[in-house]
Amino acid sequence: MMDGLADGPHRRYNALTGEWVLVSPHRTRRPWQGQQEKPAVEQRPSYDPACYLCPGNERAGGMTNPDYTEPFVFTNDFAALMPDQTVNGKYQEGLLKAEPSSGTCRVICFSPRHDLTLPEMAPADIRKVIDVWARETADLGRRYKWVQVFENKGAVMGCSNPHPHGQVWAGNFLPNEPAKEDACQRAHHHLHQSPLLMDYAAMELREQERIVEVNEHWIAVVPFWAVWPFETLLMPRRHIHRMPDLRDAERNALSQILKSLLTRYDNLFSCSFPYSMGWHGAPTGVTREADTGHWQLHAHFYPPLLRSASVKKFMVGYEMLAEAQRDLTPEQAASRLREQSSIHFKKQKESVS
Ligand code: H2U
Ligand code: ZN
Repeated sequence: MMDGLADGPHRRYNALTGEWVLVSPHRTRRPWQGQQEKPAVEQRPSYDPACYLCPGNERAGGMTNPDYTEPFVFTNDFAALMPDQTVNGKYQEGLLKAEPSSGTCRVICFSPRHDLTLPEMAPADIRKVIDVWARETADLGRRYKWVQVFENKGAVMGCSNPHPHGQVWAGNFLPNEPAKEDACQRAHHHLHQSPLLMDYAAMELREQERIVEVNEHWIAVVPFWAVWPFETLLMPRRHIHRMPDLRDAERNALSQILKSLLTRYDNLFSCSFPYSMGWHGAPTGVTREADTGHWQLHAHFYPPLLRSASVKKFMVGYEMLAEAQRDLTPEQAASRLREQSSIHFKKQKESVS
């Protein structure tokens, strides 16, 4: 890597979005007097009669969940997108512009067990979640231009319920984030005749410094341009457009790397590590097929924690008004994550006592 990037202020370019991030490594030496205490590990029952996601329980809309034993998907009772367009046509009045949007939102319960999270689930059960992600992408992708699979984990990320669950929102438009990635990947592909993220992964495999974990089919890195302290980017090692294209062995390998990556996250501050994560693949919908060669499937993990289970990074001030900034370098963050055990801290305690 270029000299000096570990020491002094510099900006890094996000090749995937075209945005810059300010990195200030010298600031990690400043004194810190905030709290650093170890959090109490929350104990939850495997079934909670008051949880609207547990099997057999009633939800807000008056619907009752079945006694599910596998991942369970239902249409969000408070969906942000609706299948029927109620707004007619495009609207433009000088600077004021609006357009109708239609879509649907679903909730995916990862497990009937109220007390588990993805890193605590068996790889075979994580695999079932992967299959649901792929199936939902294929199903909704037939009708909608963009299918966003994601998970909000932890109260700091606005997650309303600790029962392990994710969501999928599908809409008839290309949202801001994938639109930036589409433009950058397209431009790179046009120039180099190869997918941007394939070239990027090859470079990370050569440099090694930012790799958190690799297996036969996947690579997880703290990207060169990471904004969140312990942000990671997870990519397949084969050129794959979308989740439904993943083969059996690739799905199994994904369940393994998800389990160990998320275990490292939990171990970092001995807590259930909060984050927003989600999958990006080629846009979908009927007209898209010929125009997706530049896309490589990947997942982003954006965790807010910085220094302990209770000290998070705030995206405020300069970040809101100018551009994203970080102190810890992505290389330092990757090394911290690599140092973590891939055995969950809750299991480590069990084996000691
Ligand atoms: P969070 O990941 O943001 O906690 O999402 C939970 C979702 O569950 C949220 O989008 C939905 C909310 O609208 N929900 C239902 O669909 N039915 C309910 O009975 C409660 C919550
Ligand atoms: Zn529950």
